[in-house]
This record gives sequence, C-alpha cells and structure tokens, in this order.
Amino acid sequence: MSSTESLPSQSSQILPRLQAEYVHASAEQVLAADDVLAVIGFADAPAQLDDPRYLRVDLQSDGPTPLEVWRTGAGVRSGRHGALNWSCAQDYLFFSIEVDEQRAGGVAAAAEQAYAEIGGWLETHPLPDARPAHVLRLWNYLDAINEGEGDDERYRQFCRGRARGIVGVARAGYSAATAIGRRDGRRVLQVYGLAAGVAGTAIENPRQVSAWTYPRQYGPVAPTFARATRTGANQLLISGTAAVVGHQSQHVGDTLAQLDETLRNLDSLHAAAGAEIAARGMAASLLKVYLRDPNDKIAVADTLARHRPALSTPLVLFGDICRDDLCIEIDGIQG
Ligand code: 3EB
Repeated sequence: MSSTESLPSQSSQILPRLQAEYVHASAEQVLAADDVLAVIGFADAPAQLDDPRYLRVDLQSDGPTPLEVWRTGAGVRSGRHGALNWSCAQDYLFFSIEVDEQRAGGVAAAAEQAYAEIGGWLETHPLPDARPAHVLRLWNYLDAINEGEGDDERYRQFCRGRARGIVGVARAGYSAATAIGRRDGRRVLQVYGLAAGVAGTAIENPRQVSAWTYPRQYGPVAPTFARATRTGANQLLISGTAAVVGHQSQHVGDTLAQLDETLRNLDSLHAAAGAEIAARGMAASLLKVYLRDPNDKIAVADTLARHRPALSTPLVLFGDICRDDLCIEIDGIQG
C-alpha cells in the first residue's frame, strides 16, 4: 500500500466540479478539445465514433438534439479495457460498455456481464497512482424495457442480472442511477457511468422507500440504486426520479400530475441532501426528462416553465419508463 492510500484524509480530498452541459455542435468538433471527459449523443448523433469518450444512446427527441458534454479540466486520457471504454482526468473517470444480449445469453446475463466487467476494470485501479475509484453515477439503457409479463418483464430480468453483477461495483453502497427503455429494436444493453477518486455520499428520499427494499410485487430482485449521490465536489447527481411515493406509482395515466409529483420528489431529495445542495437547488442543474408519450411534450414543457420558471430548459427524450404505469421520469446533474 502506498503512503497516500493509508491517509485517513483521503475522502476529504478536494474534487473539482464536473461541468455538464448541453451543446449544439458536431460530436467530432466537441471531442477535439482535450478537456472533454465524455460526450453522450442522442437521436441523430453518430451511432459510433472511434473515441472512447463517446457514446450514442438511441433515444429520440424532436427538433435539433444537443449533445451532453462533460468537462473536467485539461489532459484527458482515454482507452479501452476489453469491451469497456474509459476516459480519465482530474480525478474523474467516465466509462461505458455495450453488451449484446443474445451473445451474453439474455438480458439478465447481459446486465450481470456488463457490471462484472465494470467491476473488473475498477480493480485495475484506472486512476493515476492506483488510487481507488468510487462509482458515483450509473445510467442503463435497454431496448423494450417493459416487454414480458410479470417477473419476465425485461426490466425485472435486468434487475436480477444487475444485482448479481454489481457486487464488485457497489462495495461501499449503491450509487445514483437511471434505467430507461429505448425503442430501437437493438438488443444491446448500454451502461455508462462516472467514478471519482473521492467517494460520494448516497442520499435517499424521505418520501420514497429505498429502491433496494421495494416489496416483492415489483419483481424477484429489487433495483440496486440510491436516489442520488452527493459528490466530493458537493454536486448532487440525481437518479431517475418519477411519481413514486412510498413504493407506489401515483397518478397513473396522468402525465402532468406525475410531473408535479416528480417535482415534489426532487424537492424532497434536494432537502435531504443538505443545506448547501438545497440552497443551490435545481436551478443550476442539467435536467433530462424521459417521456413515454411524445404527444405529452408540449404540455410537459409548458407546465415545467409555469411551475418551475427558474429551471433551465431540459432535454426531453422519448423512452419507456421501467414501470409500465409511469409516463415520465427526470434525472439531473447539479451544476
Ligand atoms: C423508481 O423510482 C423509478 O433501476 O436503475 C428510477 C431510477 C427507476 C433508476 C434503476 C429505476 C432505476 O423506482 C424507476
């Protein structure tokens, strides 16, 4: 063990802020800068680029769709570890992996494999000086997430495999996450995430039962995520948040009522994350709204603008929420 690893002050080390923004530009142009840690494309963005910092998630939007760009500071390095792509700068790591479901033996096996590979890569100590990396945030995208009846639903199968594979990723506890369904017919599980040399703090929402304690009715294995992660830079990484109170979906069939319930959950989560996070609030956050029905977009945008005029314009993407009775979910990165 090196001398720095044995210092108890490790977790109080300063982590610079992650800058996340939506950018209207070509991915190639954005990736030319060496302070760019990651670029996530949606909709019409290129399906693939020969750069480990880039991932396209095939969720549609309407109108011109920006790229999501994460910047940390100059000197970004990047590479591949088996099927996993990574980049690193300023004590942050970005990683992404795509697993073909058929080759893995189904969606549960694909999830187990994706998480096992992330865990295996973390064990290689990808940060400089072999300092341990802590996962702060995970995003999961899979095709046809609500397909299958009861416990055969693909989301529930995904949860089974994730729970088996995540052990080596979540040794210190679960991090914030999102799980959303694509509609591209491509049976490839996509997982990407953020890790850092400074551990985050998991935050739960007092209005909601912790996801990993959901009762049996939602599936054989509960989802393994925290409601948010507060980072060492005191930024709140907000999980996909929906109209779940306790463990139950609220306002089934009413997207605007689900939106308002989601906003109440987001307020409650910010309050639970501490005074500094609560004071900064959601106004400076990069928000993403996932909508099941594209026809709801205008009403949702209008309601958001009226009820929360201080918020920046979210990126609205059309996708399936992991419970079939939810029509809307919001996630975010506090600036
Ligand atoms: C919920 O509150 C809504 O399985 O990783 C939100 C965020 C949801 C993440 C996941 C699921 C996940 O249960 C669903």
